[in-house]
Amino acid sequence: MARLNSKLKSGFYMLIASLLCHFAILARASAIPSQEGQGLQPRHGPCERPIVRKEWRTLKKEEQKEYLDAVQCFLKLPGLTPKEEAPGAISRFDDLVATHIKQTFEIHYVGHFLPWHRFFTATYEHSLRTECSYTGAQPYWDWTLDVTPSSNFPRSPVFHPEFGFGGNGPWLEGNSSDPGHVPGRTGGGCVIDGPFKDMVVHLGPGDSVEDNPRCLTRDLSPYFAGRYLAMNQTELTLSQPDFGHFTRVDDGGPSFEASGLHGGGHYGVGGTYGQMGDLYTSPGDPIFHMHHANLDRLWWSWQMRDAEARLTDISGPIFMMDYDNLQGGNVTLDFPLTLGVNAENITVRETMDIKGGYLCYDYDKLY
Ligand SMILES: [Cu+2]
Repeated sequence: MARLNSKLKSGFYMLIASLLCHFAILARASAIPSQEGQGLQPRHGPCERPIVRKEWRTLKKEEQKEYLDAVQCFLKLPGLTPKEEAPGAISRFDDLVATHIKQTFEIHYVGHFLPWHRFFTATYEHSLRTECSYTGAQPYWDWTLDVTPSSNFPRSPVFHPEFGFGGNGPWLEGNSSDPGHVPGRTGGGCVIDGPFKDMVVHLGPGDSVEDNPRCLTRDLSPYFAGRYLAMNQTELTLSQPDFGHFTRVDDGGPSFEASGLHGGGHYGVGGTYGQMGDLYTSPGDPIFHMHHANLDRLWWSWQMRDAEARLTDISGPIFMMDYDNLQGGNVTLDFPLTLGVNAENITVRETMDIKGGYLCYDYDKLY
């Protein structure tokens, strides 16, 4: 946004903020069969042994445990972000949240939204493997399995209190005239069960990078999830003819009614008062990467329906919502992506193929 004049920038800020802001230590069981593979690697090596991402409910109980334990480990490792950049980046987990907060206006509603988030989740997966001895791949959450009927949503295996991420927060009355009021919200308080019930969220709310210790909140909206995460919305997204249309249908617009699958997961879980509904700080809920892995699988599914054309198809604005290119041009394969202290810088090109050499993972199943 550097080249946007400040008036326009604050206009964007107000618009988005008002619409979306509400948006063991390795005590691992010993004999877990390891899934050897490459994941993320130095640039341009051949991807010979991709790790394979699987749907959460298809994992064995010990695999689910291993993943959740690795996240707990990552939450305890000391952060690498310089204190003057983000005083609230206490853990390695927070490092990634801080990176997302700082780039919020540069990585959403832009052409590189999906490439950046592919890079982001692959880096998280890689860190769990290299820093927390996790031996599997990042699991994904196929929400289409949980929203027909939408009343099933809170019973998704992803919200399981032992073999999942825990469930909803208790009902918080709130204010229904709040512009961030998500239709159908049912919670809003601190998550009270599961492995993250005592988790300390440090960063946020919104764009704050100060240390603001508090609980993890969720505010599930089964209605919203049913409306925006069902198979019909998924098919509509997959039927788009080119990347520009595909990513716009997936991203949706900056209002609840205009949500796509991306907003469906964020507001279906985060509602008004949950972590996942905060455009800046949503990676503070570990479910974030389950949702984004599935959005990534969606993109890969779309790419694989016409690999020849779609492995290099990229477009969309450099600047947020600049769909008419009034502030700048469109993103190309050479567009740079950064995750700060979390990874080396790459370009969009390196994210286009999940088995392309830099990335080295696969999915067990495609849409
Ligand atoms: Cu994001």
